[in-house]
Amino acid sequence: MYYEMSVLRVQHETKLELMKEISRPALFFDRKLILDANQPINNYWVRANPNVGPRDFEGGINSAILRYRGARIAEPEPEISIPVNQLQETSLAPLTLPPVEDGTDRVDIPLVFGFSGGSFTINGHKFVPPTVPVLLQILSGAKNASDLLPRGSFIPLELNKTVQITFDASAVAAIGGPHPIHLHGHNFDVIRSAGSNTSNYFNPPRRDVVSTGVAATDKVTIRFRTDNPGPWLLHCHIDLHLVNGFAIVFAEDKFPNIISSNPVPDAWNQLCPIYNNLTTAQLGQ
Ligand SMILES: [Cu+2]
Repeated sequence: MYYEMSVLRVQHETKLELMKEISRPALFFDRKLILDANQPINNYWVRANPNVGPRDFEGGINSAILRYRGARIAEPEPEISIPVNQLQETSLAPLTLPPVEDGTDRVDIPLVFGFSGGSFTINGHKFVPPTVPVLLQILSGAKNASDLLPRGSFIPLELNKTVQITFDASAVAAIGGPHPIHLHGHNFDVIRSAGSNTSNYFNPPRRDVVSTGVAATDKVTIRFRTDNPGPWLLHCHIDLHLVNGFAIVFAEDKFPNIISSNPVPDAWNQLCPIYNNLTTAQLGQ
């Protein structure tokens, strides 16, 4: 016996009424699923096959038990379902439609993903995490994006523009995939999804993570409005790839506006005094 899982919220602005199987977990870094507990009291498998690493469900791997209160302590029936209705990202629709673009304020930004010298690159640059966080660099007096570290890993954005970013993953043989790309500071509209060659300008899925796909022909395209001043990281959500250079930062709006839009709370100034006054017992030493 298997659940039909309703994906009501992939992310807080996306709704899908009914899908029978979730079979692309890599797309679900947002991890918000709503499951109606409307089946008979029993034990049910929760299973997900990863695309890398040990597959299958032998010996309990890749498996969990969803146990209703009152069910006996036992494993579910040992049936294994075949996914019959795979979730397609293009089936997702936003709760609110994106603004109609007027054509005069759009900025097109191609991002070329690569792999060089043992590291990932975006537009030819490996992202090396700076010793001073980017926002702190700005708060400390950096004047524009070219002053920020790491050099080459910043793209300045003007406010009140529609930014359209196209992922060029044609180097897929080198970079592999799919990579789940996450953007901070914005939800974005997925105009073109991985595995699709059509664009949806009417009701594109709204996400904050999107797959790069696995084909050299994939040209995943996203859009967002620049209405949130700040330094926003775009990065592969696989941590090993992030620390290996797979990131870039958008410096959105003029720096004085970034500072005023991201005020440092007073509590932050108290962190060091509070910590310095902790006793050795409080520090667990
Ligand atoms: Cu990755």
